[in-house]
Amino acid sequence: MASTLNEWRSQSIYFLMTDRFARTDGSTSAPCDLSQRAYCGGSWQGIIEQLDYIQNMGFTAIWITPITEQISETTTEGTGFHGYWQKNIYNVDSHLGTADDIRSLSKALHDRGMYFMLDVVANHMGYKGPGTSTNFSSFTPFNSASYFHSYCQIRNYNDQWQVENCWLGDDVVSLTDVNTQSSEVRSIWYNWVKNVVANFSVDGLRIDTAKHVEKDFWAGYTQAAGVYSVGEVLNGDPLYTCGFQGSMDGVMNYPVYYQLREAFKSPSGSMGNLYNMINSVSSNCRDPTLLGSFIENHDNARFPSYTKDVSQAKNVLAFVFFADGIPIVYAGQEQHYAGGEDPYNREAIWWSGYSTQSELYKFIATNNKIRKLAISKDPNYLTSRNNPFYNDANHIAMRKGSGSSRVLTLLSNFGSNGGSYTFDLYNHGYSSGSKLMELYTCSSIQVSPNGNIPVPMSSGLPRVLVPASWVSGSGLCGSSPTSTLTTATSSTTCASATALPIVFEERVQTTYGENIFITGSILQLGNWNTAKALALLSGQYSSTNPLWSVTIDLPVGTSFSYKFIKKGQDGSVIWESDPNRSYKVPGGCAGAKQMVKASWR
Ligand SMILES: [Ca+2]
Repeated sequence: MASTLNEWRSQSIYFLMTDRFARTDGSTSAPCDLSQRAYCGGSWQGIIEQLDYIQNMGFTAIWITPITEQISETTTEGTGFHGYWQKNIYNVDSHLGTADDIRSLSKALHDRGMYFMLDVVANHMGYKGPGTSTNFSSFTPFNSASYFHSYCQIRNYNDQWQVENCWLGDDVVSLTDVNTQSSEVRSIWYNWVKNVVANFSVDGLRIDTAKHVEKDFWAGYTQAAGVYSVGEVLNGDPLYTCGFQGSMDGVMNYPVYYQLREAFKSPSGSMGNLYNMINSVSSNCRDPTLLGSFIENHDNARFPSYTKDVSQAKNVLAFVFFADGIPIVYAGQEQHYAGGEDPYNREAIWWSGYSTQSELYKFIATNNKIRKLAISKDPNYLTSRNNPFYNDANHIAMRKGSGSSRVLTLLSNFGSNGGSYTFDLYNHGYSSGSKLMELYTCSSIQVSPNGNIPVPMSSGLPRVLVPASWVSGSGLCGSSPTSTLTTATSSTTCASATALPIVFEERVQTTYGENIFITGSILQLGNWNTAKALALLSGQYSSTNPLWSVTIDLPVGTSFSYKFIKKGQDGSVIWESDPNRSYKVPGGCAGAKQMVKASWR
């Protein structure tokens, strides 16, 4: 199956751990003691039997854990059931089935029009015992020390040399670090990945421990694979993480993940940090629409381990689907599983009985329908940048799409105890009189003469709005689904802006005589010359809300870095701490104010 980048953009991925998803015998009661980290009996054949469960939730692709043969031993840290302790890269893990089973799975997916994403590990092998006592002859094909980096443990994760050349793991299981700079090793890995993609008709790769291998290795590796690749770069700094996009097509959006989790785990989470991080990723990553968008996976505690509130779970899911990137849902999310850190986030999915009636199963199915609708109605939906345009202490509003066909997402972190109220949404890009539909509640809403959208909120639940005209034939809100969704026209209800008013708001305590300025990398902000910085105004300043703000018109597409500075009466300058902030002026309707909210750091 061909898989261009644009085809991958439109996918929706269900990620599962093969050993924990479904057993060949179809059991829904087989035990699985998570603390033991043992094999629990899931198999590739088992997945085939449950593809209806996945596809009926609206997913178009699955990502499965690695297929290679693992260390055979049981250790005090368990077994290689997860697939990240490989021993022989040319064999498949017989606990999970046979190579033919994988081909059958791939074919079953393709027969349904679904994509097959495979998890691959090139950074390391696995060995039971300390790195200093490794028996290299146990590995195939890397059967001598010369294929590996000399042993050292990563002690400083800020030292990229150590991150790439030292070893992960510990004295129970060491993760023998492959010498990926060696041309012989590169040739072996590049041939391997090319053959695996061909043998199993793989459509895409999830690249494990990507930050632990030098980028130019990945450039050759992904080229040899010839399919979409998304790397695990486990780091919340967009400057670092986005740097891997280019040697691979995308990375998991960890920078947004951390802020999303923090924003919604309680009503006191920071929406401002999430708002800023969306913009920061958008300006630092070469293409945020190719990132993996997620809130759960097998390496991080599940979201419900922070809060069991279902409204909060729905908000973060809505975010995953309607922000930039390819949505990825981790098996068990649809059953509101609440496991904490590894190994407790690796529950057996069969315990749920594969219920299709659970609240989040149905909610995820709705989200997949809405996203497919947006893709079918707006040819630019997938490549347009998600634009957060409002936040306050408990809300964030985002819009994604082009012209008159924006999908508006309004989220709140009040949780289920949140009250019922009407939220007036401004600066959304729709003109007065436009008819919209809120798709979770199926409420018709018209943009008022004042320009606001009165959105009915309740119980901390998310809201998603699209043009009302889209709904007919979508299968949403009581309409019957049709297979011939019409494509969008290019008509717009607003004039596209060439420049937009950007409102910078900075919350910062100042003493009498101190003033706040903004300076940055463009002429309008003084090109970093503090004497030419732009002054903010303190008209809205109060002791409880120390707000400084300024509005400046900037051309659409302008990309720049900036900082706020504090100037004292004596002319002294205090800079905010690093790193620089960054912003790119989005497209939008003429006159639509863009809010950039920040706090002094
Ligand atoms: Ca390495």
